[in-house]
Amino acid sequence: MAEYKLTEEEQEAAFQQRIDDEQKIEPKDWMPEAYRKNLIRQISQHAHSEVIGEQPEGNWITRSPSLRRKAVLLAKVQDEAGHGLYLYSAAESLGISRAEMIEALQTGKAKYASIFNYPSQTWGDVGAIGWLVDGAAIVNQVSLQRTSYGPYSRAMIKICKEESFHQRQGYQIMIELAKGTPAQKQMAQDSLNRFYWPALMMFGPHDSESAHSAKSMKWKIKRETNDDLRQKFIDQTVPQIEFLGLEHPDKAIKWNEERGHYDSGELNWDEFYKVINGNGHCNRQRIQHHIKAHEEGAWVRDAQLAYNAKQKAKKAADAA
Ligand code: FAQ
Repeated sequence: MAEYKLTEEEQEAAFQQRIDDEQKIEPKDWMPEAYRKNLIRQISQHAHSEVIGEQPEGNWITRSPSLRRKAVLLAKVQDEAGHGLYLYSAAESLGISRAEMIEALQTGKAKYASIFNYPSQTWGDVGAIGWLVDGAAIVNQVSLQRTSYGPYSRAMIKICKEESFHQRQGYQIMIELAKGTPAQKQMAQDSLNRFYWPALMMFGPHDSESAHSAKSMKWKIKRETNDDLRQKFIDQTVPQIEFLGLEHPDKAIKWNEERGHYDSGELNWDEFYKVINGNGHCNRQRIQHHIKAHEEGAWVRDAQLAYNAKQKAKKAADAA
């Protein structure tokens, strides 16, 4: 008897049923081409964000105020590199090579989180990045632990554990500055003022403007919308700012009893689009730095390939 082959529509329906049943999709499973493409886009951009995100904090490793702070910051920045590696590997399982992803980043075809195009000007900024940037990243990534693609979901579980240490190291820097001298407290306030709004932009455009959300929600690549995640972050940050005794940068922030959430001021969307389209403070510098580091690391990749070839030849000779 001839084997019955599912039509494209039947395959899509069976795929959607698996998603609706909360089953994870694994690399060798059938998936619609648009699901694969959308995942490659999101995961690779997430990986690029982790790697480019090393630069603003890396800027402060040599200038950390104590040996202990230097060791902590070094560990954190190394973690970000590791996050990039898990995520590149998850994207590779969808059939794209690391070299293709790096090329897309370096030629501006692929984006990375807008926040990393802002400069880190003071030690307070290192505190604000850990507290607010990692804090926003966690809100998003906790939700992504339930994403439908298995390798991405598993990477998120490990990454979230490390991010919570990052968030706490940043908040601890802020506590020390906020409880310090008037000049230190002012430094903490300035960093909060500079990083608060760009951190809110990490959640992406409003849902009504979000090109990918509808499909990504249907396929459970994203589990919560940009605006819902942003609201969570806004709500959780208010008591943290109060605890530090700092002023909230959003003068419109107000508890709304009926909604059970804080109402807040509007973001500067012109600034957001300027930054994601390559014209923020540091876009060019970030990419130039990445290209330089990548070129300087070419010998390591060459050495690895030569070693692999040698091992393969040795194995073949031993087997002969
Ligand atoms: N920056 O239709 P949507 C971290 C782009 S990890 C730049 O809403 P989507 C750890 C978007 O890509 C931080 N571009 O898109 C760390 C799309 O462009 P495309 C990274 C943005 O994908 C901490 C277009 O706008 N986290 O921080 C941004 O459904 C400290 C339309 O937008 C993730 O990547 C933005 N803020 O939702 C490391 C989490 N927002 O591709 C070091 C995973 C939007 O059409 C130090 N990603 N765009 O050219 C996601 O959850 C989603 O991709 C969103 C965007 C929510 C970012």
